[in-house]
Amino acid sequence: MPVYTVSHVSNIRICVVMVGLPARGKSFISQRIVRYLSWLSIKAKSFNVGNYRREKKSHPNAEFFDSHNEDGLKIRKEAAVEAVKDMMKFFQDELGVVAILDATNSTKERRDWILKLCRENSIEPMFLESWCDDDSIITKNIMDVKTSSPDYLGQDPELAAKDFIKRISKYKETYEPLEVETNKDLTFIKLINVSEQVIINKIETYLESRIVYYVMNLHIKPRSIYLSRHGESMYNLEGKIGGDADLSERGWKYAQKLPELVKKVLKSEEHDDYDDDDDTDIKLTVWTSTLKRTQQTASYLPYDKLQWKALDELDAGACDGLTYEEIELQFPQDFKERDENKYEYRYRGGESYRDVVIRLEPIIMELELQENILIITHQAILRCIYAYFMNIPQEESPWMSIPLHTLIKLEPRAFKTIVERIKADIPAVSTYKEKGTSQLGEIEDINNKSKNLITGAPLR
Ligand SMILES: *[C@@H]1O[C@H](CO)[C@@H](O)[C@H](O)[C@H]1NC(C)=O
Ligand SMILES: CC(=O)N[C@H]1CO[C@H](CO)[C@@H](O)[C@@H]1O
Repeated sequence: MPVYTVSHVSNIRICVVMVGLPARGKSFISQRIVRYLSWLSIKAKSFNVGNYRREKKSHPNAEFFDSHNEDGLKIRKEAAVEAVKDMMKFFQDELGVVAILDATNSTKERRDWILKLCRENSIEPMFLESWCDDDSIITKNIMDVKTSSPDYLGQDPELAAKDFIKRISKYKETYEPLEVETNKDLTFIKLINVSEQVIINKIETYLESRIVYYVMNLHIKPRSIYLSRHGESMYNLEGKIGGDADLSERGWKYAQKLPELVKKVLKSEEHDDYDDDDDTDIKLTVWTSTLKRTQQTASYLPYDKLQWKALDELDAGACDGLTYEEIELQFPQDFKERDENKYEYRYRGGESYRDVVIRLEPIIMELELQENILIITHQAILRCIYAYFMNIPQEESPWMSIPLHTLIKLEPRAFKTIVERIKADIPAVSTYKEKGTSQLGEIEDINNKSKNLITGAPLR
């Protein structure tokens, strides 16, 4: 059984209370945790007190955040109360499992208030402080805020930065960091300089420890993740799924062209980030599955390579080696069930998408920790990895189109991931199957060149 079924955690409700001065990446961390837990099908949501406050006061200057500003204090307190109210609704009405209270909560008094509320409602409070005195990180965050925060919309960026720095100093006046000595009984994690040093106190449940482990792996260095399916395989040509076939002739062409494509995108990267040092070679590691078609696809790439069993294609069990037409004939009930709930459907003796997500978790952790990685793997696996980075709901991810002979570049930024698709311009069959048919091909293919349909194939 998967470790993360909802029933497994349904009796646990956790409120992650963010603590820290402005520009310490609290919202970034909150959103990442929500994305990660949602990907594992754990119901999670972040409640940003700043958003509630903005509804009452949209462009406050630093004075608003002064601890002697009565009006400011009143509005900020109201905003916190409303956020907490919605959070309670999320637990009660939406059966939420993890809520994140994304606020400054910089004083002990405020933390005690939340603590009491949680205890009264049998919610486990877990404090997560982001503490940082690395000026380069803080400056970078300030730049992000002044250009992206709705608080400073339409304002001169220099003035915005100045005001924001002043706002931080207002908070500093009353800020009381979490200390082990005085908070022995609290469940908390304290991240120092992002994750250079991590202090962990009284982590009690399995789910809490997953969250701790996840945030420990986060880093904010710029990097890209490259994804590619293997080149077209002999099974692809025959429309069969699964197996361990060799590449087709066109698949080998893609393998030969891949080094050039990769070099090109790495080059453009160098120009973005390292233009003061043209000799910098971006380090890249290639990950493949243990199946022949991914290794053959990687065979011309001049980088370090690593094989992962966890990157092997979704196991089609009894249907391995069949075409979709054959599956529809031999297992009509299964064929229908899979179309109805592709994420949950588990092949007889094989796997479901949910099973794949669970075996991919260590890959995701390792990816968070690493810098530039190229992953050459299979359609279902790429869909799951892509869904994680792009925050795609699980019921949609199995229906995403990830064509053959295309290199995908993902560039995780603070609040979104930027995608680029680079086509190799080498023809390949379509392995995309629409709901309710055993035919292969994407809608545009079906309309334009229906010939392609005859030779489509394995995706799952
Ligand atoms: C955080 O990083 C800064 C800059 O590198 C360093 O001076 C400081 O000592 C670090 N703080 C801790 C507690 O490690
Ligand atoms: C953003 C936020 O809610 N900050 C609050 C933290 O706690 C202190 C004390 O209760 C409040 O004054 C802040 O407004």
